[in-house]
Amino acid sequence: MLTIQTFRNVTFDELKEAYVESTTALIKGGSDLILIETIFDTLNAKAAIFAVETVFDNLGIRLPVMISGTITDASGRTLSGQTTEAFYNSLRHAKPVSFGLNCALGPVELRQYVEELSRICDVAVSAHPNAGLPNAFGEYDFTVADMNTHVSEWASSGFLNIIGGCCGTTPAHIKGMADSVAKLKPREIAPRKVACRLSGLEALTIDEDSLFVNVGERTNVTGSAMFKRLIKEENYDQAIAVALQQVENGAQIIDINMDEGMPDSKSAMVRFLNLIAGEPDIAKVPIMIDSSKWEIIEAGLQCIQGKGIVNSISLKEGEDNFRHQAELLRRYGAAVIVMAFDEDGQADTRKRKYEICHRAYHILVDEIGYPAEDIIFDPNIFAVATGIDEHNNYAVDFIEAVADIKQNLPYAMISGGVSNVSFSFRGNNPVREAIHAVFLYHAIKNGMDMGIVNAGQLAIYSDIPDKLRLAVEDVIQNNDDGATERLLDIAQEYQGQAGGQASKTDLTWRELPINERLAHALVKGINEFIIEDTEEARLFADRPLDVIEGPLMDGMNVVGDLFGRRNVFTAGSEICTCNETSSSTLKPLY
Ligand code: THG
Repeated sequence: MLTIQTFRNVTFDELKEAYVESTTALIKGGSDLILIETIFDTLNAKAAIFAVETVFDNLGIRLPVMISGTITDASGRTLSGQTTEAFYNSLRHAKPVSFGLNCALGPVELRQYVEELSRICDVAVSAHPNAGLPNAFGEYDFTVADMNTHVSEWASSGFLNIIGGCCGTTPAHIKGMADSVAKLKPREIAPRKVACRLSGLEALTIDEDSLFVNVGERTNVTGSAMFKRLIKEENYDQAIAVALQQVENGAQIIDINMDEGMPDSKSAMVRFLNLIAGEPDIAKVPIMIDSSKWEIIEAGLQCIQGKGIVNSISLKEGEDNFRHQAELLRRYGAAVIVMAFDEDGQADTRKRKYEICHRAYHILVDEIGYPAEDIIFDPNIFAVATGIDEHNNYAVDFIEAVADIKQNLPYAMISGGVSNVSFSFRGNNPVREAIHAVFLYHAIKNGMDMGIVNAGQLAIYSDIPDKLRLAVEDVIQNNDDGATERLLDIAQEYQGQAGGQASKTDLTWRELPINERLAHALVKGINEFIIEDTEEARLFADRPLDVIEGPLMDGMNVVGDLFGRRNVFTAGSEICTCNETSSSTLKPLY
């Protein structure tokens, strides 16, 4: 059972101030480099990095920065609960010359984490182990020869660029280590594949090979009447349960928004983030801090130890403000959603969407040096089928802008608030879910990387009844003037019905033969009957292994085929499939 330390008796700002003071003194005293070390709490280290960057700016100089964390117990995690890779992702924005581990465990226990760092780091790797763990008398047992054996093995395995000693090591230990590695080649530092590397307690990497990433939308006071009520009533236990439910339903990131109708949105954001930081099953995923108020975004950033996403910034208030915010975000180490919004308003056409994103990209990447892989554009998903003719092309405009951005702005990603597109069918979940499935089918094909969705309530494209699907296709693709009317007519048949979750309560599949039931459960991500079904299959089999090699593999092959044909667009508890035969009439790019 993973427990994590969330108690803090000092704020981010207080820490930052203390680090500003000490860093300034260190530099004025003649330091050649800054080492942030024995890090057991990543958020504290983020405050240190923020401070160091601030001092570099103030003094107009830049020294090399080394970072070194510590792993305090056999769980293999930092005291604040992160895996080694999550920890690296959280602090990589410091652009350190080296990243490593020191103190705490002795060399035997530390080896695997140094090895892990050597695999993931695109900078030099350092290690400063203790001379073993202190014994009952508080002394250290590892002799010079012991330490030499370990560190020379690490170096010859190619793990190390820098080696040194921590508690219990003496000048004789250091000399011994230096001599024992003197003839060994340092680790080769290889560049990593460009990717958006986020983290909560665990790492989340998004690159061009990733499947569509689900961002859970329900922890939003504007987007959920229930969540709003829970926060207003200060029922934080139940509010946390909403976040957990999103993660359990397949959200790989959770969006958190406290903006609307709250007496104090900022303290609600801070309180909620601090509470979920102590829930490992939620805190494992990266956080998306959703607010239109900069003050709330910053307060949120000061609570998250992982590398999260800020939702959002834009050119709405001009370039100076945009630059200022982007520079601060880089200092906090966050990925960012940039809305297609400028001084003239929100972009609604394909052309304006692309033009604004192009302008923002240029400022961020070329002027500020923001990593392109940490930029996520949101070209605005607006509601279609509203009855207003000007809205009919909104989905087409978004979907086409996705392709323009992906083709022309390297490494930038695309997101959007998917549930917005179906606002005109509020209260009619089957139709809303059909609209989302069709919309995503086209947008993902054009390169949409992630979306804010009701995790666990994405419909399976091929499950949508033909008549409904064709009507929705006509609306999404804006095929003709009568599309909205036709969908409104068909929608009446679904009014009052439950949404996609109904497919989970429809148990007719339980009548199928055992092998088909297992395949169905795997494809739909239903684990409710898996134990009894696997047991039933075992009774038919000669050996238990036959169950794995037979029906379970058959089921996995079905899933594999869907992935292979790129018909599956979400991982998680429910797998959504798209039907390749649906005709796409989207216009070619300009
Ligand atoms: N882009 C970015 N961020 C966003 C949005 C976006 N954040 C907020 C929003 N849009 C995305 N989130 C939601 C959340 C819920 C709903 C829509 C978008 C939604 N909620 C139900 C409704 O209003 O009918 C709520 C029903 C209920 O109360 O339970 O549809 O576009 N960057």
